[in-house]
Amino acid sequence: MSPTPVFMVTDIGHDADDTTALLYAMGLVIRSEIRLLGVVTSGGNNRSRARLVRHLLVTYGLGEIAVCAGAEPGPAWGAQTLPRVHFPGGAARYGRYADSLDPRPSAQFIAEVIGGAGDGVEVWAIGPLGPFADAISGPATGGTRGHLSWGPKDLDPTTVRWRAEPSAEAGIVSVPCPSTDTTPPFLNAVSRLVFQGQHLGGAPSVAAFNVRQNPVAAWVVFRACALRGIPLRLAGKFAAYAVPARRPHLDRIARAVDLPGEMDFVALFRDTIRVFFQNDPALFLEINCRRNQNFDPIHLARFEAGGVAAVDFDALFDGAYALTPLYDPTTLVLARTPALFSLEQHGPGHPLIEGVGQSSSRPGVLDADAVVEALIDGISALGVARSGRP
Ligand SMILES: [Ca+2]
Repeated sequence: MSPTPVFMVTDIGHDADDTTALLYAMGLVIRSEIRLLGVVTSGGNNRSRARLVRHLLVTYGLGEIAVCAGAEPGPAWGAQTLPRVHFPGGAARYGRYADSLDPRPSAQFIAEVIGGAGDGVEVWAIGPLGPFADAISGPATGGTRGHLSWGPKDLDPTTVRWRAEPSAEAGIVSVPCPSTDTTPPFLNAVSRLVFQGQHLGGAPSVAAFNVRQNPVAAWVVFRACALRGIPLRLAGKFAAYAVPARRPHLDRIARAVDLPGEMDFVALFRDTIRVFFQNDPALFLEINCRRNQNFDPIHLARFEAGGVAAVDFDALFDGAYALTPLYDPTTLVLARTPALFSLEQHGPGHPLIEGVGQSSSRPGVLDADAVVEALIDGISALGVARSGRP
């Protein structure tokens, strides 16, 4: 079978999540399972994020894959900008990639790269959709930073309900609304959009991180897909919670990544997991301690007795069971191997939307171990690529 053409949208650079997912996708490229047409970054600070992507591609001999910094989201999109880009090993080593980013505006890059690929292109979006919406509809005008809510029926209207913050006054943001006549030709090449985000009742949830970061952009993209008959496949957080990696898995990933002295992959995971633990210790321990038989309950007991400060995080991380929030990697394994998941299509929602389960009791993951193994298996192609180089 010829490799599946894939275009990626990522907000790489704030934790181990996107990095792991991109490395998995690169492993699929090396195995000729996919053809990575290009990568665009989103979420804000997009040039920095693009340099991270370039670094990883060049490191594994995939420098021919074009990377474009997404247009920065304006306040009219209601978009949040992630404040910080984490450069593993220090920012200095990534400066040299500034000149090798694709010079085109991201809207043009997306339209030309996807449109030029023929057909059957899968878009794998593991970050906010701002640059992709921009390529479909052009920039929004008006509006203020705020909160957007919509449901399945809102895939059809011509305006978006918009509540501005902090005054909570009702208002309308003006978005060039995709219609059957105006959706751009490059969408003809897209066969599916796989998106990291929760769905509720068949509709994408505005509570999902990648939607919440840029809700208008998500609405534009989902509506355009609905108009063009492009199916959406969504993987939310509950699927990721059902696919935790234990410390030995992380060590195997780190060995497969094989970046000695350049990126301490276990440390990157440790930082990511520490942030999750500190942000929401109750949820973290709920997932790890209450649901998993393998977990040493001493951490939960200490937390209940003395709060976060009473928990020895390093022991927690190194213990028998450590949750890794593999949101983006789980999404890409779903894109590649849907048989490992239980996909639902909802009558009340849009018929083109399918996704994994929507609750912790029904996460839609049929075989969590197989998902982790598929991830490590894909990444392991990277080590082969490096060791085979002169
Ligand atoms: Ca992401």
